[in-house]
Amino acid sequence: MSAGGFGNSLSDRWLPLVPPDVQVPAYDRSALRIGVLHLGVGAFHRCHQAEYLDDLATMGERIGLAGISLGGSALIRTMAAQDGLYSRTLARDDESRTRIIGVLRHLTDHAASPETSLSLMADPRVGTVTMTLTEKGYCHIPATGLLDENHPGIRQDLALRLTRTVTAPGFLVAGLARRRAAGRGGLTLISCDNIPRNGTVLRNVVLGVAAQTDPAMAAWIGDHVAFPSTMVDRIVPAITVADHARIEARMGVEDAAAVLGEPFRQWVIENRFAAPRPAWERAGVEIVGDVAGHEQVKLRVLNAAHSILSLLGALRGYETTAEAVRDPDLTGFARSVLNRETLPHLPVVPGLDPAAYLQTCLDRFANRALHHRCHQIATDTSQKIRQRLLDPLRACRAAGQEAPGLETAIAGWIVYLARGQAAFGASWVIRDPVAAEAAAIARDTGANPDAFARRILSLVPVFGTDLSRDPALADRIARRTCLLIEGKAPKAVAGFDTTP
Ligand code: CS2
Repeated sequence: MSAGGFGNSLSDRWLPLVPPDVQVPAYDRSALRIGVLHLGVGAFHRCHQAEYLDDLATMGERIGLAGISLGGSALIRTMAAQDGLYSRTLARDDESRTRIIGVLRHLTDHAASPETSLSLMADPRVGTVTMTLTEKGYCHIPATGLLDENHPGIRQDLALRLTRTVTAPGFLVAGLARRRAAGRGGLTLISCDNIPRNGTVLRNVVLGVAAQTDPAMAAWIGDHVAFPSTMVDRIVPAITVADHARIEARMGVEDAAAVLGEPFRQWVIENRFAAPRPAWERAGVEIVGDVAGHEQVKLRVLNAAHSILSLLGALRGYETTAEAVRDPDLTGFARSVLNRETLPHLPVVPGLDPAAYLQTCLDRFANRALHHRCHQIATDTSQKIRQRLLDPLRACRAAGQEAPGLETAIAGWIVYLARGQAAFGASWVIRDPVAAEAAAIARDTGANPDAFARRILSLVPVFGTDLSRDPALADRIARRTCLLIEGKAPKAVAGFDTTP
């Protein structure tokens, strides 16, 4: 997509013509050598991990990036035509600044040229593969973190013995097999998705696929591949047509891969590497012994608040989180739930005050320059809810504490799912791996919110065996679902004590 219609596209040739208020790479792009591969060159990657590498290139490190798309993306071809260049704009309310990122030196579409991406996996200069696949790209069972062996893509990859892969775990095992056959050394695979213990989940799915194809390969991976867990943070909504047009007008050139995000960024990586890597610390990345605390705080506070505000915000008719966070009932509710039910059970992270962190997150959401649609955040909630709402609920249960707020938020998701069904008025389309199941449930139960809620709560891959088989919990969440769906959303939310 391009909004401007200038007729010329961003490319190396165009760089000397850049207006002075747009920052350009201050290094020789042709001197960069591919040292990092990235799977899934989406907006978040272009605005986060690629920017860190661009900082390092500016400091004189000569590490370039190769981007691989697994799913056949038109954007990859467009970006290749742009010589891998794209603009990254950081914005807060009315202020914004644009910089052109130059570290992407190679782009390839695995579906179109599998040989190229597999050879990159075996390239001795490559020591790190980072990835942003979204939660569902790991093909795992959210409740257990293990490979979903019934996943259609995994079944296909295994049936074809990884000769032509369609999933990330399948591709990684095929690439690692290539590396092993070429007699190359180890590799570090870094998940940059919002999944708890994302390194462990990645390891589970990679080893799960390897064990089913070749046990010797699984043993080699165990010895040669590291899977550090990470915490990544920057809000990068899908760019709007208006923002895209403004950025292109600022540059005077078309840029099909422009991204826009907030100024804040953070990246914490577990100190576990199997090969040489970029000196990310120089660009502010924290390399720590144990990332679990950082990750839990981020997923259970920032991402949970995001989900609460966007699910309930969508029910109240808000378009974006910046609108939802300005509703005192909703923000009061989110603040109260997190302060009372989530924060008391968070691990201690030295130097981090959870209450202050929550406030910072709410301030970040209020950024008027970000048009982060509630429906975008609500997408794939079945894959997100465990780390954001269910694990905090489990922590309350373990401590013998009631969790009416978290239960209301979970009911909020069920109502969000219901409102996508014909029986409940089909207000919007549900985009989620459980969409077909939710539709089938709604066809069975009709416009009966109590029955719909109970059937959704019985989905074991989402709720686990513990929560999905707790009748008292089902009674409470079904009751809250009915209140919310009867249009009592404002009362049900505002009626929840909002004192922090
Ligand atoms: C959001 C995240 O879409 C979502 O689920 O909660 O993408 C969020 O913006 C990032 O994790 C912020 O780091």
